[in-house]
Amino acid sequence: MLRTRLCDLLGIEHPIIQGGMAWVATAELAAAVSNGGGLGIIGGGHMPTEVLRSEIRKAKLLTDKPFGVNLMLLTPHIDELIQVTLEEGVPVITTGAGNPGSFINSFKAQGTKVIPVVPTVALAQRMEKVGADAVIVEGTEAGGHVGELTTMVLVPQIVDAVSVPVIAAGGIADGRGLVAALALGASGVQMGTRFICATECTAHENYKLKIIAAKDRDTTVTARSTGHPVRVLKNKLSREFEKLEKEGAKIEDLEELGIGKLRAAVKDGEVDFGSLMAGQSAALVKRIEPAADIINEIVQDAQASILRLESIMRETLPLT
Ligand code: TUI
Repeated sequence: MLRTRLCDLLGIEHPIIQGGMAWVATAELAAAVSNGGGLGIIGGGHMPTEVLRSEIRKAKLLTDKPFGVNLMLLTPHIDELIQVTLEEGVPVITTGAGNPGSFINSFKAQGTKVIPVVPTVALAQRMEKVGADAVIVEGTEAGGHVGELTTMVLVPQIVDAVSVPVIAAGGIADGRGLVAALALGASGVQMGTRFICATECTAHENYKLKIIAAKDRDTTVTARSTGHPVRVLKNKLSREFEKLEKEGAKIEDLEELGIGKLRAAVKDGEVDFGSLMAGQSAALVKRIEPAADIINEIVQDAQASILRLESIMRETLPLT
């Protein structure tokens, strides 16, 4: 067992939450992660409002454990997605790509835990002040929309700056990563890329196989010049972005090139001209397996990793 105060806050068995990935994180994946003892999250992304409502209802049928919804704040109809999430009532929301300050209280008033992603120390402190129950500290190793700083440097700074539980994300895909995050002072981890390769994840198999084939240098960050940098697996689309950015393309043209490309990758398995959002940890993902097995393996590996550290301690102590 690896219980932390995050487990008590969320009513979960293991301190592992699943990233709220747009298109990828459907009710099926979220319920499988929650049933496996972690916290599953439905990726609200750009979902039409009524689709989000039906995904929340589906998750409630598939699990009686706590689960969450991720609200991606760059979505044009975000106010409607907030409304539907409030109406349906979910145990947890996470937020990404913006500041959820204006609606934290509406969720807290109905007992929903609110956990924003924070890419800086200042935003973490602001979020704690306005009532966030925990924060997700996502380093630039993560997939999708990323900040500048690495998990390794950002997590301990935010652990020092706030008193709510900190969840580390970005670059974590196995038990060693979980132990490293705990060593940095985090109370748990969020993983996206590893859970794309869960059996229950409805993403196209081509996408999963590209993640499994990925090696250390196979991700890149595109669209930096738009102000919304996105980490993806390198492919023909990422090279097209790179070429256009080098030529000084207009932001509108780059944004235009991105439209519909995540859907194409996730739903149609378009691996050449789709947006294969994935973190640097793709190189650590080895197989497709059920979400519960992913969680159990990570917890067991984390325990083995802690035992290894303990044995280093025992060998080292007599010398000090
Ligand atoms: O949101 C994510 N990852 C995402 S969102 C996404 S969909 C998308 N597609 C195209 C362009 C942009 C997004 C794919 N992956 N992760 C959480 C995250 N949040 N990373 C960074 C942030 C963040 C950035 C700024 C959170 C807060 C923030 O605040 C700025 C402010 O308003 O103070």
